[in-house]
Amino acid sequence: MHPPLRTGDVKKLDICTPPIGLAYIGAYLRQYGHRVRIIDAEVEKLSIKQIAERVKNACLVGITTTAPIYNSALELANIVKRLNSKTKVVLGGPQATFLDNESLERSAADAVIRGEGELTMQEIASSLESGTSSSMDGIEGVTYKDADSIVTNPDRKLISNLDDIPFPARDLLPMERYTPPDSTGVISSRGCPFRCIFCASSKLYNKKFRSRSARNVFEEVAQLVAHGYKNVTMLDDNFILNKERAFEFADLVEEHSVKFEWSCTGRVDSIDEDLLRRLHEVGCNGLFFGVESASDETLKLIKKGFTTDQVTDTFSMLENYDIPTTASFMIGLPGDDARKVADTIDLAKHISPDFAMFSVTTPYPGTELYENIDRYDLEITLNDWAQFTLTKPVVRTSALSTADLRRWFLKAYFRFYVRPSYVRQAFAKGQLGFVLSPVKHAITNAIRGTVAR
Ligand code: B12
Ligand code: SF4
Repeated sequence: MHPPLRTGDVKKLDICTPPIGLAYIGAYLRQYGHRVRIIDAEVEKLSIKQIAERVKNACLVGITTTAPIYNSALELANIVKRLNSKTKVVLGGPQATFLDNESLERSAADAVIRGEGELTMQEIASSLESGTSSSMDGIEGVTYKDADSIVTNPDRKLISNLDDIPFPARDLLPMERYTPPDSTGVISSRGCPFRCIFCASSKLYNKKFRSRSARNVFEEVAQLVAHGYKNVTMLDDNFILNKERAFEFADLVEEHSVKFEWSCTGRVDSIDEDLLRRLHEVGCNGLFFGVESASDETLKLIKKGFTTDQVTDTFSMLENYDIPTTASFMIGLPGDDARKVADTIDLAKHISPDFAMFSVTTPYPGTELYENIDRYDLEITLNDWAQFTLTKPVVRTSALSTADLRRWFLKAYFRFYVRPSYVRQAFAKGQLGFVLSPVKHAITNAIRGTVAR
């Protein structure tokens, strides 16, 4: 289940993409003959009463967590357990994975499934179904309540071949409710070998990058296109990290003449002219890069692994290709002061992506930043997970207060988007309408955050 956001917290994240992780677990359980339902309480706008009605006969309820939906997930776990104390309630996802003990102490949930959920959830479901045991004893990857104590079982090994697991069960999701309806996301790989201090990705998957084969990804995409999807976003951390696989994927798209548009993520140091040309030839219509900062000193400190020269080189190369680019930047990184933030906004203007995304630095559990916040000279000023949305500052740097960061966040959007040259460029490329919606959303969020304090 994807829990609803609690009213009064962040009212709306405007997340309208299907929870693919849950759809993977659903597909895997189904393969083993279990009866599965997925509830996306956020997108279906379900009340607690409606959720309760849907889960009242379930023997196992799994709830996914990220920071903003964490409070809601814990509340929901309590409600499900209150309704029927025999229902096993387990939490999963990045937030519960890194806060396993706290999650169990703060809620009535029976267990947390750490990391990748498919195999662990299947073992729990099978053991419940066979009635052999209601205990999680010996099941790898689980932290569970046992009488008055909390037991942490050993980690589970990562799935060695991602091609072995079935495609996500989108048919278990209310696909018609996600927008735009002819678009969807695909996860072609899991994990990241880099170690950026603000990102939980590498720790979630033990710093290992595992990719599905190009053919396996292509087959999923071909199925989606056959079902009417016209646009696919490769949601994984770095679709182009394995160049050979990216070329193979392009060859398959061409060979089978599958017509669709698609976009993907990458790092500025993992793209070259040959790959760019090839991606463009086979319908790639969006590339997303994390740039983060204009300061080489900061990039080094946050362990980004590339320099601003590499950023500018890559973006000048990108200018020659008609693929819309998005660059994302962070405000409030360790060591950020007014000058550094202004420089970051200037870099955004200089490299001139089609879209710029600014986030306020947010220390998520499991990240090096969260675990060593003092060492990085940041201070968490707002201890409410519901506010950890990347659009509201929850920290201060040694030079910038939370209020300063809020102002800079707003300024960044204004300075980047409200420029004659940008408006001209967006107008010429027919992107103006597309630009207005996320900008309006970001600015509304920033203002909402400002007013809320
Ligand atoms: C793609 C992506 C998105 C997509 C969502 C894609 C989707 N709908 O599935 C979008 C852009 C919408 C998104 C939004 C957000 N994201 Co995001 N996202 C990612 C990214 C890059 C990949 C996620 C992914 O699909 N992984 C592959 C699938 C298979 O894994 P999965 O979803 O994690 O699920 C597996 C396990 O986690 C586990 N699991 C998950 N849920 C459950 C539930 C149960 C019961 C069980 C047993 C297991 C289980 O089993 C699954 C299968 O193995 C990750 C980074 C990463 N590498 O994980 C960040 C990441 C998950 N996102 C993050 C954040 C912060 C956000 C936002 C808060 C940002 C924002 N302000 O909008 C929102 C929150 C959205 C929400 N609904 O809660 C953080 C989470 C940190 C945290 N503690 O909260 C991550 C880890 C990145 C980071 N900064 O470190 N995100
Ligand atoms: S920010 Fe990107 S490159 Fe850095 S660790 Fe996370 S996924 Fe990897």
